[in-house]
Amino acid sequence: MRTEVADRRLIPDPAPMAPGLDIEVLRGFLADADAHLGGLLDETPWAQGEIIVYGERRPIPRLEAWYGDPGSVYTYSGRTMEPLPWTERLAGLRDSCARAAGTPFDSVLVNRYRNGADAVGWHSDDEPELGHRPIIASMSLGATRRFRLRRRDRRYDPVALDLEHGDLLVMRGQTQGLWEHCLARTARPVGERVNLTFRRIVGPAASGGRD
Ligand SMILES: O=C(O)CCC(=O)C(=O)O
Repeated sequence: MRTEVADRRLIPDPAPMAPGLDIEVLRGFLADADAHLGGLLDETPWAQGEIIVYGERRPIPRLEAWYGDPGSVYTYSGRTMEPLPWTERLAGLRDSCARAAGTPFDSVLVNRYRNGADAVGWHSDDEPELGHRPIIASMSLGATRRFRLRRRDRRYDPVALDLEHGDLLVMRGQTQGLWEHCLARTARPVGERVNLTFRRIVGPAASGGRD
């Protein structure tokens, strides 16, 4: 499947300047975002995972699917995700994001936020299997939602970005080591959003955490 990306030269948004934050936002990166959103909503075998909080099982507030090369097993919040095989669509999106980020990816976490109550809590994508200074390419489709970043040591001001339909956010360097991020809940009525975070598994699995 051919993946159309914007043919104009993409001007990254001026990235917020903050120590150790190495991010780039390519606005409107994906030219055929509407078709991909519809396709992903229909084709993905969505599942709602659970986490244990104070000994109690709780559903996580979003739906997910994990795709990747054979063996790209990912473990976080005590859950081990076995990869589904790449679809033609996801392989096309992976290759476009890899070209833009300048690095290959072998797996993707697909998140579906059904409404403003679905969210992802503060975490870093710093699981050991992602290796040192991982590069993560995060593609947003659907409703605009606020993505927040804060330094782990709280020594600098947090940063907020509104990620829109078709935007690509690339995080590099020490971003995962020094910063955390979340997708905030909102009381505003918002439509569905799908987010794809492309990653590369470089080492053996271990446990990290997020709610
Ligand atoms: O949906 C988003 O923009 C963030 C997703 C995220 O943080 C993750 O999958 O690790």
